[in-house]
Amino acid sequence: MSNFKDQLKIARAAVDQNLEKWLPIPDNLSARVVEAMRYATIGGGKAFRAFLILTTAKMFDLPEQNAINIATAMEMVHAYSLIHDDLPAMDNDTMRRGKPTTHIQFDEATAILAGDALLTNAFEVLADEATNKDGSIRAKLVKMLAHLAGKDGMVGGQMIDLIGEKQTLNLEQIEMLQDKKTGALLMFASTASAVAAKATEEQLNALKTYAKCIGLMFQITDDILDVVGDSATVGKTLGKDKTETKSTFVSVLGLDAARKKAEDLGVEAEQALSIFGDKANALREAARFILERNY
Ligand code: GRG
Repeated sequence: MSNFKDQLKIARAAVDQNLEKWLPIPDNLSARVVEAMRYATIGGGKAFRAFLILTTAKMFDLPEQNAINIATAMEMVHAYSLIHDDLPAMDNDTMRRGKPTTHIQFDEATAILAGDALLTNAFEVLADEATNKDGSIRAKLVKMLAHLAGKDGMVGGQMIDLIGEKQTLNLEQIEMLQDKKTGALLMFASTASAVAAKATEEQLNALKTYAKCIGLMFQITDDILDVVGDSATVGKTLGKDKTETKSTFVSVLGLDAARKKAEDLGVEAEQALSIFGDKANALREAARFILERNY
């Protein structure tokens, strides 16, 4: 497990270095929005999605610099989603990644703009030549991320999540919502490097199955942490699902059955990786990390 945590740190450092390049503070009046973008990205979070991109890149011999650009775009979109999710109009959270949320540290309007700019500039990074020499591959990646982050992916999932605060959702609806809200970006993170390296259909399908499983596992462990986690370790306010009477995997299944479901998905994720042999060991460790995570 420690090797895995080292890999997360390596991914974090590689993306941070690239973010420094893409987000220099300008010497003009727009500097404030860039400061907020940097606050919400650099050094923040586990970089789990970046790790997936860098790890799958190694599996398919994709040049590292290509993967770092993809991972940077990914973490920018992820950070935008967290900034907007924390806003008063959405989850109204004051703490994220162990520090004040962006709208608390800056102000609401700046946080909205920082999220908007991270989303927009992520596509600038992805469309950059350093992402891939082949323009058609860059276009493919841009289309993929737009699709998975937009109405049919994360934003669509967030909409269902907001509706779920006002009406009870059944297990099938929760799975669909989480497949979009949390799963869509993990789908991009698990498959983008393979797409960029022109992997076979069989390899892509295996990674898609893996991504589906870890997406749901990630959300189930998030729901479990909301009930049993330590807020200092997780870095955000916990216990919110219960006070807001949200439908979650834990509220519908109970803690034990939710844990069992995550374990079953872990087995399925493992099976999906069998075609890659030992090359997928880091992905196996990632799935185990999700099951055991406490932050
Ligand atoms: C506002 C468009 C819009 C979307 C928000 C992803 C999301 C949709 C909201 C986040 C809510 C949330 C806490 C979901 C649980 C799963 C999740 C995405 C957790 C945060 O990801 P981590 O644990 O965070 O990888 P770090 O900080 O490590 O990057």
